[in-house]
Amino acid sequence: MALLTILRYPDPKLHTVAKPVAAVDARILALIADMLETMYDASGIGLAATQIDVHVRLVVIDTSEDRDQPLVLINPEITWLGDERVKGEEGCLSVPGIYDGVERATQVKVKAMDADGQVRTIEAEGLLAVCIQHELDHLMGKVFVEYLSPLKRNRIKTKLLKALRDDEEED
Ligand code: GNR
Ligand code: NI
Repeated sequence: MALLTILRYPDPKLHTVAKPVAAVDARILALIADMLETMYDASGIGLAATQIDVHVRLVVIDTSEDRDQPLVLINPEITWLGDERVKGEEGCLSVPGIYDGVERATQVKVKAMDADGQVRTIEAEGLLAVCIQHELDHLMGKVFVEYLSPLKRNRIKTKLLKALRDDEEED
């Protein structure tokens, strides 16, 4: 097992569109284990393969209080979005320290394969529904700050580029 490096906005690699996972082989299973370890280590509720610079349709999620209910979504597709929208505060492991409101559907259905190769449809609401939409956006190369105004987005970009420079000076 290994901790993986999470790409940071505005890294252009975050805008790569992921391709389907061709086969759930040993390499993918090892990647899933490393992504779960990385997500738990970073205290995130989700992690998309895009964020660790692997551009396949793979997501891990755990929105449980006790951090003991990992959910693995391979080749996920949203099959249904409810009509109701709610604006909630979002953050992202690729946009550290930034939180802002994003409007999302309150209910979704997602069809995906799990780590055992079983295709299932999951009905989600609340935080899980938000997290699924956030992670599937990553697979399409979309980061939540793209829902904010250009002014806010540019401020975030400048702030994170400065933070990155400061981090580099430390080494
Ligand atoms: O850890 C995370 N928290 C979070 C909070 C509100 C809405 C979405 C998220 S996802 C985020 C982890 C992450 O960046 N996943 O891509
Ligand atoms: Ni994210």
